[in-house]
Amino acid sequence: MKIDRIELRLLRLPLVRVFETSFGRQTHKTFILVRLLGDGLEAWGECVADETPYYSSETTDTAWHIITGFLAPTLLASAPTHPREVFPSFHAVRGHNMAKAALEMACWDLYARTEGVPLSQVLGGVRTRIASGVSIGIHDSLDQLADRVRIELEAGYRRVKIKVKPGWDVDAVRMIRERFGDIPLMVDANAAYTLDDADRLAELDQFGLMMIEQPLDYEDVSDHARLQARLATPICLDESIHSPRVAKDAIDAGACRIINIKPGRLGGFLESIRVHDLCAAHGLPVWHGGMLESGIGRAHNIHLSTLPNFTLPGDVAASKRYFVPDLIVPPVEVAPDGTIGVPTGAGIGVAVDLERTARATLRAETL
Ligand code: SMG
Ligand code: MG
Repeated sequence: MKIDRIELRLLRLPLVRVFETSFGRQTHKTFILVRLLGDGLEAWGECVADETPYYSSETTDTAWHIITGFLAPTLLASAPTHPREVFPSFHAVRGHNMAKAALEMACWDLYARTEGVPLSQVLGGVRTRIASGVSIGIHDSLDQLADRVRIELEAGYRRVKIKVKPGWDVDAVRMIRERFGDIPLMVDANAAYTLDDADRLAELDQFGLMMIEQPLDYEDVSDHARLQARLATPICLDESIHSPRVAKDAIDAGACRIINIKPGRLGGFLESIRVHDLCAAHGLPVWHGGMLESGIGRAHNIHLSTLPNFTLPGDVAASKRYFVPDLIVPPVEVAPDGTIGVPTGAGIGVAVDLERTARATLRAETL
């Protein structure tokens, strides 16, 4: 594995639809792309940090600062022979997992391309197709939400997740159960509740949800354990799980029965695989989260989703739900059975449209 040059680009793309969560509304995605060049090969990584520090404390500006000032110089100097050496080489930098992941995941792409095999193969994947679900934002009315659920079910998606917050929860779930019956359904609160809301959250038990994702604080484990003891519905943790260590604490405490894996949140594929394996050893299923990625980050996510313990449909859906056109050709598509084929070419196995990428670029720097 040889890295001669690291290119960073800051891009901004309009979203096909507004996406509203408990922490705000999003109309565009602003993100950093990483391109590695070496030995006649190029490889890609996408940083999932957003413009705003609302999902996590990292932003595009903090990631740019950390990558250019600290991580890229380390990567160029350390000359790793395998991508599993990259995350440990960043040890001196505390936190900033999304910045670390962008470089680390690009290194996995480069390594797989050097070997001439699909990324899924070097990660330990076992599947040629992955099961796809959708994440549906908060809407202005229950009728609008119902329209969106119907469209996604007709497209074949294997499960529906709706975003919830206090005031947009029990009624929305009841409406979906009444109109769509026993579909695979879950909710994601993005940390909008506290333990004081436990009675309200327990009302959701009557609807047989697959899980409630991250109901409580983004750093919390212990309150989730208390809440899980009161709920029949499994809790799935997202924001709280930023390392294998916290994943272990959460499992030991009984704070969750499912974990959402996002390599950006965990610092890359090495740590994601560790959490995947830890969950498998404890009998917890995992699924792959989404961060409104372009086709580049989406391709990485598809490859990781092929590992054996990704047994639940993830938030990895078709390109056309996010960006038209996407940055990759062809875009990611979902088959009528709700699955996505894993690219079979070397590395992430998708072609990046450099012209579109250039047109969306706000800022660039080469290291
Ligand atoms: O990529 O479809 C997607 C978004 C999935 O709901 C999603 N992501 O908490 O899981 C989550 C959110 C985080 C991103 S909100 C901008
Ligand atoms: Mg979530």
